[in-house]
Amino acid sequence: MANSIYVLNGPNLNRLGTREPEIYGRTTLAEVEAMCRKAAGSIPVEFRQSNREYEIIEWVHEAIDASAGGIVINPAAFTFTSIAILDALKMFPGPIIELHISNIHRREAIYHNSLVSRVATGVVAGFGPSGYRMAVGAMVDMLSLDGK
Ligand code: CA2
Repeated sequence: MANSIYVLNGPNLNRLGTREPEIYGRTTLAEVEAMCRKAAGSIPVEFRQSNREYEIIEWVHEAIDASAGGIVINPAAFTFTSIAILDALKMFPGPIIELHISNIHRREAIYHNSLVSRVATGVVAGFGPSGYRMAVGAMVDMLSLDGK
């Protein structure tokens, strides 16, 4: 749908709020979804999570075919490994916000080299689950200001 926002989440994020609260907080993914919908206001949100790479690629294609306004993506571990997700995102014509709950740059070296950052319009990292609110809010601003 034109001007909808796709919020895509990668592997293990379905477990949010259950483990490692010192890194990822205590907010569940269902609560994150509610937060995103509230931040988007009247803009429809397609909120998805998958542990499978191909499903995330399919959803990026879906966003392209649906002429979605923007994509907010937390690719989780695929951030650092998936050239396939990178290639799919390259085809998306609108803004892309890469999001991480933790600050990946102060973590171990394996979390430092994001492939997705190469195509991201902007990156939100280190603000905990509230980062989703910030990312969707920034996306709303970008879509609202588009063409003005
Ligand atoms: O900080 C983030 O949002 C990450 O994308 C999360 C990924 C990690 O691979 C990235 O480097 C940074 C890991 C997601 C793991 O999800 C969990 C959920 C609940 C409990 C433990 C892990």
